[in-house]
Amino acid sequence: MISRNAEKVLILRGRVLILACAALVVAWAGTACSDSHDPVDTTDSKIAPETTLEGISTGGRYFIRIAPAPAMPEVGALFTLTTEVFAADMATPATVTTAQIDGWMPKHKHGMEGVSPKTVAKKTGLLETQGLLFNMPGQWQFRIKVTAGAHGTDELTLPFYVSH
Ligand SMILES: [Cu+2]
Repeated sequence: MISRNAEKVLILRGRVLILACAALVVAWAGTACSDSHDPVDTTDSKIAPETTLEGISTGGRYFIRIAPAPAMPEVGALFTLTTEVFAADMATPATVTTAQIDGWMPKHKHGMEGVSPKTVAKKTGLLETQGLLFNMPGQWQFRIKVTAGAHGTDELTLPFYVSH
């Protein structure tokens, strides 16, 4: 009896995954289509390109997704970063108790100079960091370190290239 139930659950999960993939394909096809017919000029447009970066924290504790606003911050201009933190199941928002989010330029070994970014929790699993600034173009990293109570502290580094 137990194994049959387990099988049913697996089948259901499979269906959900297939549906999710189909939705992704549709979304992707839509983007490709609009791009080829109507290229978006991001220098003079209110439509920001979608820029999200995500990954599993180094210790495997959290799934983290970040999105800067504007999507492509300009050198010398303050910007905001939204950080979503999920449990390792990649679905359950984590109740973040402490967070440290900053930028780092690995080649030059310096961070974001002259600013003091502040991170606040907007809701469960959703953080907002204000006051970030890229001092110069080049290869940067977002360094994210979070603790969600007893789930522990873990970190993630995501590369972000800033063009001229
Ligand atoms: Cu530098």
